[in-house]
Amino acid sequence: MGFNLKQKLRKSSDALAGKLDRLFGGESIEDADLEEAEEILLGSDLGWELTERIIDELPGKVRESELSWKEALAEILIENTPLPVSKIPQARPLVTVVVGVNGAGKTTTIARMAARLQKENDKVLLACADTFRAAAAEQLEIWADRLGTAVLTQLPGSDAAAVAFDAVKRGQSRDYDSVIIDTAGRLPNKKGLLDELAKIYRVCGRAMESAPHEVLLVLDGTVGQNAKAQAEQFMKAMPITGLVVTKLDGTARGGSVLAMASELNIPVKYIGVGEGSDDLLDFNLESYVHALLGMEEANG
Ligand SMILES: Nc1nc2c(ncn2[C@@H]2O[C@H](COP(=O)(O)OP(=O)(O)OP(=O)(O)O)[C@@H](O)[C@H]2O)c(=O)[nH]1
Ligand SMILES: [Mg+2]
Repeated sequence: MGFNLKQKLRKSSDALAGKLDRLFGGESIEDADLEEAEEILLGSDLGWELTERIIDELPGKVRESELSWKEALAEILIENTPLPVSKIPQARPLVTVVVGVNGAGKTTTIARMAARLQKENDKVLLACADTFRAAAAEQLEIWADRLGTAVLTQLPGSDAAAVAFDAVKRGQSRDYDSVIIDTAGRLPNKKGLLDELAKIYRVCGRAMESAPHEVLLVLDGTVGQNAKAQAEQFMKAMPITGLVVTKLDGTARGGSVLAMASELNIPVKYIGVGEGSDDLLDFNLESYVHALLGMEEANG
C-alpha cells in the first residue's frame, strides 16, 4: 500500500505507538497503567469498542505469546476490523456515485480515481451532479481537462438528478467503461441534500437497471470518529458500498478509520494521504495497522 505510508501516518503513529512506547517501555505490560493506555487509545480515535477490547485482551495476549505488545496490538486491531470484501462489479459502464460533506475531498478523489482508470486505458466520463455551487462544475471541468477525460456539467440551478441520468445514458450509448458522478456536499438544508442524493441514486437505476454499482462516501479523516454520525446520515439516503477516508496525512486520528469501518460495517476502499496525484491508496488493513503502529511493513 505505498512504501511511504508509515511516513504519511506519522502524526497518528506518534500519537498512538509513540505514547504507548513510553508507557509500556521496558516494564512488563501488566505493571503499566492501563487507564493511561486507555486514554491514549481513545485519543487516537480508535473508539470505545476497540479500545475496550484492546484493554481486555492485550495483557493476556502478550503474556501467553512470544509477541511484543506492538505485535499483539496489531493482531487485535486486524482481527477486530471487519473486512467486508468489496467486490468489483463487472458492469459496463461501471457507475460510481461519490458523496460526502463539502470539503471532504470528493472532487479530488474523483480526479485521482479517473487518473488511475485512464492509466488502465479505461474510457472515463465524469459528471457534476452538484448544480448548487457554480464552482463545482468548473472544478470538475479543470480536472477533466487536465486528465483528458470527458465531463458532463449543467448550469447552476438545473436538476442535479437529470445530470446523473444523462451521464449514465451517455455512458451507455458512447461506450464508456466508467461513469463517475460528483455530488453536492452542501445545500440550504440537510434534508434537501439527502433528498437530492436519494433522487440521484434512484435516477441512476432508471437510466441503467443495475446502476449505481458503487456509492463511495468520502470522509475527512481529520474529523475522526465524529464523521460516524455524518456517515449514518448519508446511509439514510442510499446504500453506501465503500468509504474513502481523506487527509490522513494531516491528523493524529488515524485510528478512526478502523473504528468507523467496524462500527459502520462498510469496507474502506481508499485512503487519502496527501494532495499529490499518487496520494490516493487502496486500503489494505495489514499495511494500515502496521503503519499506524509505526512498524515496518511486512511486504512493502
Ligand atoms: N492533505 C490532504 N488534503 C486533501 C486530501 N484529499 C483532499 N484534500 C484537500 O481537501 C480540499 C477539499 O477537497 P475537494 O476535493 O475539493 O472536496 P469536495 O468534497 O469536492 O468539496 P465540495 O465540492 O466543496 O463539496 C482540497 O484542498 C484538497 O486538496 C488528502 O488526502 N490529504
Ligand atoms: Mg467538489
